[in-house]
Amino acid sequence: MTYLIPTSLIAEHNALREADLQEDFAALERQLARRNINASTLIAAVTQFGVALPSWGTGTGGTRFARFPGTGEPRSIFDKMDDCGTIHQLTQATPTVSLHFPWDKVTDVPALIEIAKAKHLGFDAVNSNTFQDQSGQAQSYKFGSLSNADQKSRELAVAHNLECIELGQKLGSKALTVWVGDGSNFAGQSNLTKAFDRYLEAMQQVYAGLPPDWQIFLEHKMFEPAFYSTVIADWGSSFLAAQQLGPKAKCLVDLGHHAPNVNIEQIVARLVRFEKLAGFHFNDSKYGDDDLDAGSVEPFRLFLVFNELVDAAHRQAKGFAPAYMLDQSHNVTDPIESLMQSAIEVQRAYAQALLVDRATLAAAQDANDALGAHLILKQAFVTDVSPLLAMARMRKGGAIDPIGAYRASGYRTHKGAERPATGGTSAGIV
Ligand SMILES: [Mn+2]
Repeated sequence: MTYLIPTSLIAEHNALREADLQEDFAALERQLARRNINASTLIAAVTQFGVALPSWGTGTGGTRFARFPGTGEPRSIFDKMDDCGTIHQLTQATPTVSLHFPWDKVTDVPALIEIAKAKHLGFDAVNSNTFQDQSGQAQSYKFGSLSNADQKSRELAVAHNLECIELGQKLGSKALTVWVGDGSNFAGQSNLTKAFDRYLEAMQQVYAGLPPDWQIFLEHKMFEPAFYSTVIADWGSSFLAAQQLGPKAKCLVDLGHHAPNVNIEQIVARLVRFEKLAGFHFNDSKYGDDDLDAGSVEPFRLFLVFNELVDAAHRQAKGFAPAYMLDQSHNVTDPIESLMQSAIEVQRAYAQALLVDRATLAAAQDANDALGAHLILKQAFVTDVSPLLAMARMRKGGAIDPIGAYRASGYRTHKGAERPATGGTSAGIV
């Protein structure tokens, strides 16, 4: 029997906290009313907001040095769905799951759809994997996949991406996210022009296989596993490829995949302007692609990204419909706790961005009032919207304090008993 957190436990946990929440919320509501902001409208917007969970994020991550497995880790996509369901049950902020193939490939697709329905979860974009070889694979991706100099490797990578679309269609997904680790480790190892051409040619074949209502998301990353050159290293290469492929190809922004100190919010603004913003992989970083929890290091940057997104929605930017997903590696925390906290942080940045007085900001910008404009953003950023987020969660049946309720339930201990360790010690992400 699989342990699930009983609704009664959440209700009891909330009952002990509701009076305090009502008091804090009333104070926030009055403060916002003085700023001509309606708290109910904000709650409605926050309630509608959701961020997708990466199926692989429910397992403990790792670095290229080691992985320290946690207790009761999910062993299959069905276990992962249980964990994702629990995260959504408590936060009410993660209504979809993003699958990664072949990791999440199952023969019993109807069973997977059934479990998703039971947990009120849908399926977001599916992800292909051509950055590692599977056992018994005919051709290797050691020297690249879609851009490999060997045509047979390229063909295998194209076929895999087409299969991902097929699998995604069965689940109701509407997009394929493609990230390739292709690149080189030595100056001279790869012809930079030819490698990009080969990538484009292969991607055209994948693009041709997209159903009419599907999109393809191109995810760029500056470095790793290739450390000298990467084929889709930056948003410029991603944009050029997306432009070449066609309107169904867009650029996905993973917050950790840029050069240090890059102005990510400006990249977002550019992509929105040219209808090429696919969506996000949220996480945080300090040095590189650290895959730290969203909002844990630079919450102001996350807010500034959302400021651009809310601005785009506010002016009804053409073709603006970004997909939101978390993509992080949980090395020292319980992944469920990290994913809940990160979903809340993303939701927080969104709520804060909604507080920005757009008309006053535009007036300050037009009047070249640099500090005045900045203070409008700062006022929104420093507003503690926690009671608002908690109220939105509680009204939807979630927990006022998701991590507190999760810990009180003993969910992880239950899973430790249900899911005995397999003894696997493979390095890297799961
Ligand atoms: Mn990513």
